[in-house]
Amino acid sequence: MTKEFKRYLVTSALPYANGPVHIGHLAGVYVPSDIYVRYLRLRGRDVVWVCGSDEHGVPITIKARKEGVSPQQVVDRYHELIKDSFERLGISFDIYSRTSSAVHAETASEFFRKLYDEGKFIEKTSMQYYDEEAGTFLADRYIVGTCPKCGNDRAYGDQCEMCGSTLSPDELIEPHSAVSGSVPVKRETKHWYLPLDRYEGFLCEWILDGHKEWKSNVYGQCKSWLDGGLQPRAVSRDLDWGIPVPVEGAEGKVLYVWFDAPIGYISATKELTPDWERYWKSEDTKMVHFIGKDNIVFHCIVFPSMLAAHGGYILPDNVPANEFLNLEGDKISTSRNWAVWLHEYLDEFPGKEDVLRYVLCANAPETKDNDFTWKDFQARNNNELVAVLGNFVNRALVLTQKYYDGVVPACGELDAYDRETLAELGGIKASLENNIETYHFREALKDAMNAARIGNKYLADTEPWKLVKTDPERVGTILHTALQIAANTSIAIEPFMPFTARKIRDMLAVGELGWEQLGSTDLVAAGHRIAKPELLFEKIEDEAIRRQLDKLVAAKEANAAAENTQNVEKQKDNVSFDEFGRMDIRVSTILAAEKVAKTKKLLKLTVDTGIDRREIVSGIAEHFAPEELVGRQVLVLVNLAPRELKGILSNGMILMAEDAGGKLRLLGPDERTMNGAVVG
Ligand code: B3M
Ligand code: ZN
Repeated sequence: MTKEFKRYLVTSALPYANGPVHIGHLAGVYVPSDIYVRYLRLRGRDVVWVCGSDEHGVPITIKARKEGVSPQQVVDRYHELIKDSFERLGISFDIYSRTSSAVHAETASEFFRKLYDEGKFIEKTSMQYYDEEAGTFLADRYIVGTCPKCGNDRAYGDQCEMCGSTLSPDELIEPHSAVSGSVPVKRETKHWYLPLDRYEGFLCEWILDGHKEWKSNVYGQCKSWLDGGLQPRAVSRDLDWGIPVPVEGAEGKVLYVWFDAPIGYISATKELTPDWERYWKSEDTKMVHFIGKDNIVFHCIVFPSMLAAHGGYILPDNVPANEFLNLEGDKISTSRNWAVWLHEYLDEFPGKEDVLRYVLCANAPETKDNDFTWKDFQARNNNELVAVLGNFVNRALVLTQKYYDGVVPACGELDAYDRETLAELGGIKASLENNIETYHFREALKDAMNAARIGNKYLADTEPWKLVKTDPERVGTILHTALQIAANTSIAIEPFMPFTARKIRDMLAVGELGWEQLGSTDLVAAGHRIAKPELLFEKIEDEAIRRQLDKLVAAKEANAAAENTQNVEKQKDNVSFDEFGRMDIRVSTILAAEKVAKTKKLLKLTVDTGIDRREIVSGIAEHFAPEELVGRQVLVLVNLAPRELKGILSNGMILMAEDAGGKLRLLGPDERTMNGAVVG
């Protein structure tokens, strides 16, 4: 027996304000939650939907350092960009707040202080890395060194981005501070811990016994966390950006971002309505958290434990977390610019908000990671939105315009096929409601699109354009019926494609249509005059897709170049001008090349240095075939002291560059140059 709720409190994960929103965020969290809330509103339910920017945490301070600005400047920029791009896509929060707000600081501080005063925290001192030069403790991300797994010398104290290993600062080779470059020392520091282990019993009963209906990916992750046993979790950090820990002796310490951010849902609700406690503290409220799978532990284990420790708050009824959306077969990545950014999409595809909403819902990673490809985006637009939904509505309206000057014709006697079609239309509502209520939005979208499929097939089967001369009354009945289906389609697609639903209603000139009218066959009265029909969708051509794919290629190339610079050897100690002046480097030509017997790496080269002809032994046999070297002009260090290698007196050195991946490159003038020309 499902519990009846009087009201709904819906939250969506607070996006970090250190970058724009991308399609992974939308598919995972924001499109599904917008569909759900639009549906609840259409059903007349009492619902509040809160979100906002998550403006604390180390990623923001890193971005600020990288850009040489303050964290506040970073979050101000991205908060506005995120808020604006959500609005443009029709993501219809009741409030989009931010965790740098005063209301949030007060709410989070009070929340912490209550747990502190009631002794719900464990106080513990531990040894943390400290940068004596900068005078600050270092979050793991602020410690860089060489990855013990792959040798990447830019690995972070929490993760190596080269090989993906999760690390701890103690594992890094030659750790140093990303702030001052100095070698960090360990210093004692005190933090407050939420003893999650004390909430294991409550969580097992609440989730494992009480919410077996949760999505398997969510339930499974909770079960493995609980089976593995929970540990106390630090809820404060040594950082200067965040909400100061509101107790004496906590200078330089702030609330851990994952302690403060979920409280952002509460503070946003406070900002939204004085009735906020009716939503947060009454068992008649159904709370639903929409998140991505990487946030499950914080929304199902940590935040509920915080709420239980505080007391007086309800717990989420469901947390329908989605999996991840990939892009063209690769993980979406803000740092590698491997993403489709919402604000760029909106600029480059004006008027196609619903196309993106449709594709991201149709492809949503509801039970497993899924992949977004631009080809699929184009195909769904052209083959589903243009060819089915757009084609059906356009035909129904254009034929009414053409045959009846836009006045809805009377409906004659319905025949069996008409009645069968309308009955099928009537069957959509139940399935659509059930799928939305159980967070199966992909299936729900198919139900909604079924209305258009039914209409498209109805017109294709009845072919009114062939009857107009012989049976005008029948044509009237057909088009009258088709217009009822078009009106039903606008209701069914409203939660998914609100812009298109409105366009259909505007063209039908029917004003607002209520959810309860879905399935009705008298939504557009005979004699009513419709408005001028316009195309709902237009085909997306290959060129538009090519441009997007080229952008991704450019991003990949930029990443490769950036990664190469990441591997660049550090600069050696300075030399004086005089010291450099002693090097005698000449342009030379390779006259002959042969492998050195019994070696894999050595070639014996005969080189014309302009001064003389000499032999030089070089370890490049694994990189160049002898024949490809003959005639090449190279740079030779001619006054390198001669040395004997495998019985050959090698007199000089060919200068080379080692590229990414260890590939050797010859260096030489960009045009044929006189042998012996001095390089300086
Ligand atoms: N800022 C988003 C993320 O982990 C994180 C969500 C907070 S919701 C309280 O991508
Ligand atoms: Zn590594």
